[in-house]
Amino acid sequence: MDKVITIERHILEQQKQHPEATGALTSILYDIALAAKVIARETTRAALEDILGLTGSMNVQGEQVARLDEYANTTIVRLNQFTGRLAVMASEEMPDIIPIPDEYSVGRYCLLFDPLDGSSNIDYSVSIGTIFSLLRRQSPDGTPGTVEDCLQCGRQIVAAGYVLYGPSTMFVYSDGNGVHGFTLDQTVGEFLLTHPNIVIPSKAQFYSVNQGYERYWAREIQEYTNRLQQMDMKLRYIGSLVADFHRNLLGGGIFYYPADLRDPKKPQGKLRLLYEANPLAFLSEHSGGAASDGRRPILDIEPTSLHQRTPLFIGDKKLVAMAEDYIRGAMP
Ligand code: FDP
Repeated sequence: MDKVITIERHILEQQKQHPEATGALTSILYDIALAAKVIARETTRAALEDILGLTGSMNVQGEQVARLDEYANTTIVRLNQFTGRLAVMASEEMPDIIPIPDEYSVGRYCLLFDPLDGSSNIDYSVSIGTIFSLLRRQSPDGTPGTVEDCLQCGRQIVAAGYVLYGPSTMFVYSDGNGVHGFTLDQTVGEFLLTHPNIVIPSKAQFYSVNQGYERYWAREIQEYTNRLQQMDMKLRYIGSLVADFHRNLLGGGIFYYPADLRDPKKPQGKLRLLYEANPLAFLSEHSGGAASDGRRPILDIEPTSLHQRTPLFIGDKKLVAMAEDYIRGAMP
């Protein structure tokens, strides 16, 4: 039983390594883990609600049943807005920042999140996820958090993680001191440490990209992909960023979503810098991998708007560098 480490115990142990810590970050991570459990419960029920025709319609109390992504968004906001630990939140689901309501006190951290990533997979019972990152506010303590607090460069992230709602629910996070994975034990309702100190394997076996869009890519990306095929890598693409990233993190590989010409409104590809690319880039770097937009590290990008998109190459360090070489025109 001594070997059983709950997420709470683990986060507390990590905190001991920072004597100056107030405990706020520890508590926020635990609050997110709690939200994850609530969302996990709802994702497993979602299919049943579908056959009962509930989602998006009225439930027995005559209330509108929220779609799962709205539900996840509301759950995270409600479980975090009253704690006095956050200055502001921002969500992929909301156009603007989410202020802390006047009746609650404001704290020092900013929580940025994608409540349910891969949501187009929900209807097919395919793995989906939640992604988050935490930043320290830049605006004065005690005042409402601002957009600028959220628009900080990824290098300022103090902790980030994701929750994978798959065959098992997993919580993976880093506070800059290793990347650690926990699996939800449904019977006791606790996340237990199953993957301490995750390091991306040095041999990459997977490449993950939506190859259906190949004709919309620049020639360099097509050539890069050909090269990966010549290296006999396995193509795996779930279409849920968290699930694809998680598999490559544990098994070795690269995920990429390049810029393409498919949608003129999205010349930078599809993925959001603040809610998807930055947190996963933080995890990738802390597990021995890398993350780039093809020209520079994702974490070095200075954000200019809440919902800005970025091309993303993430995972195996050598393969990320190779993608940059192709884009720079440095490959034959
Ligand atoms: P989704 O639209 O289902 O929410 O950014 C969202 C995302 O999924 C990622 O999770 C996923 O990797 C990507 O989009 C899939 O996009 P494509 O369908 O264009 O491949």
